[in-house]
Amino acid sequence: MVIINKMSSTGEYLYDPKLLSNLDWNLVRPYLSPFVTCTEPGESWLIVRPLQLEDYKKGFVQLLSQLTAVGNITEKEFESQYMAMQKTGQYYITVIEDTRSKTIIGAASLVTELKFIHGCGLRAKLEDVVVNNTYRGKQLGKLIVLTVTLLAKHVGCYKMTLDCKDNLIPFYKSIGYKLEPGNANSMTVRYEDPS
Ligand code: 16G
Repeated sequence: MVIINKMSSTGEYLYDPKLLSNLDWNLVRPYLSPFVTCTEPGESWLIVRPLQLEDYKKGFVQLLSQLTAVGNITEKEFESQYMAMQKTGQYYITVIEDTRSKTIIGAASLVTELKFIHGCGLRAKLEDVVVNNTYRGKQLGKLIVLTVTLLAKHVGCYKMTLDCKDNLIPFYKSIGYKLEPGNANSMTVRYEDPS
């Protein structure tokens, strides 16, 4: 009997790491100086890859707390949320690791959403972008955001959108995101916050 392992394509990663080898970096070349890519990130001790379960121990949650409230997430809770995300196949959480210290120093999430509109299209959202603020000047913010932006195109999304603080608008504009005229509002209603 053949047992099909649902995780065989992703293995120890949240999503298939091979996807990151097939992105068209020429599309974003003008935004990067010097030119870097997710496979050649500019320093031999940096790697860009999909999230792994081990990243709990490598400070992924602490890194997220530089972005917003995270709360006290146990390793068990992290694992169960990771498995739930992996099961949907819609989450492409991507990280930068400093392999010298085995620490996660950057992260960004591509979340995909199935639609009926746009010919049963797939829409992308950019979420939870954070880079450790002690690693300035290495274009790591651009690198991690452009990685998931190209990945969204590669997996077939028709657009990618984001919400951000006003002071980050120039950053996102500098890498190709636009405030579309008449269509640049983000609105919020908040509920009880478990953190
Ligand atoms: C920013 C993030 C969003 C994150 C939110 C957290 C990007 C592009 N945007 O808007 O993904 O979820 O901050 O803020 O990274 P909150 O805790 O107020 O929801």
